[in-house]
Amino acid sequence: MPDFSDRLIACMAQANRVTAFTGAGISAESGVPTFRGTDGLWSKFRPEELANMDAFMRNPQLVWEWYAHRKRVIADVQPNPGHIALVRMEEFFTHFGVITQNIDNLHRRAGSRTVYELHGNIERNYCMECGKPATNEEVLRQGGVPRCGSCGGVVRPDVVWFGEMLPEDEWDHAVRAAESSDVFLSIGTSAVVYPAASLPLLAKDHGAYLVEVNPEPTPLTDRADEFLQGPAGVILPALMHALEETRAADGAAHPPGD
Ligand code: BV8
Ligand code: ZN
Repeated sequence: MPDFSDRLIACMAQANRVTAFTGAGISAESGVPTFRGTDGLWSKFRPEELANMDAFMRNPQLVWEWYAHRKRVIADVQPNPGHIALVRMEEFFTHFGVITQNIDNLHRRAGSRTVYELHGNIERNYCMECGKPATNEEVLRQGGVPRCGSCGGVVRPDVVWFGEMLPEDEWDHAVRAAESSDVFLSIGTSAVVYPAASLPLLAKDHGAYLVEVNPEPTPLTDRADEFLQGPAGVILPALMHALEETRAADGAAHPPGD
């Protein structure tokens, strides 16, 4: 059981607004390959090479094979204790939200309600001509480069590719959450993809206590107030347990009406 500093527990116990910022690392223990991790035959491609419009224009078949592969992998996995711990945090704190770079929809499948998806969602697709949505069931049944059922246009996954703008609503919510956080948790991200990677320091510059959860140091580690080194699926449930214990002890020490 990891142990936590008194400062971290005290800071979180009295926090009003807490935000969790997640990357591929929180889904690693569910079996979703990270971007910098190995993913079989797809490891020979850098994500930036496939997740962009030029690549799609050049070879839509290849890019769709990659997304079809990821859709199948993600459909076969389950949220892990790291995702679940963030659902419990949403019940524990007055104001709590998840800002995610992940397109795997595992936070919502775990039960998180306030989720800001910065880079889209692999369970959604749309026609590039008329914008008509297409389900995963439809696009995987078609195979190849799926076509729109109403106009015949090319369908693409509803994710943000490199060189593309982030969805404005989600980004605005994420910036507001970062700027108003008492505690900002940066979980399972290498913090190299922008503008998402600017959020942890934005939160710190606005007074948040910045906590990083990762088995490996990242470019962010030197700026974090706390570095909790280890897998999210172990650290986050333990942290929730410590917070619930503290609240129970406080409750016992100061019964209501005390
Ligand atoms: C844009 C969706 C405006 C698609 C993704 C400023 C400086 C430099 C470059 C730029 C800049 N501004 C913009 C750029 C360009 C670019 C960029 O940042 N490039 C990088 C590579 C340098 N950004 C963009 O293009 C963005 N758009 O800027 O638009 C614009 C428009 C026009 C012209 C100019 C500007 C769009 C970026 C979004 C791209 N889409 N995903 C898809 O998924 O297919 S990004 C994708 O990669 C993910 O969403 C995520 O963001 C990133 C991967 O990072 P992580 O999630 O952190 O994963 P990674 O594998 O790297 O790390 C995993 C970590 O987990 C590791 O640290 C590991 O140690 C840890 N870990 C492992 N196991 C565990 C664990 N942690 C905890 N527990 C465990 N068990
Ligand atoms: Zn269409």
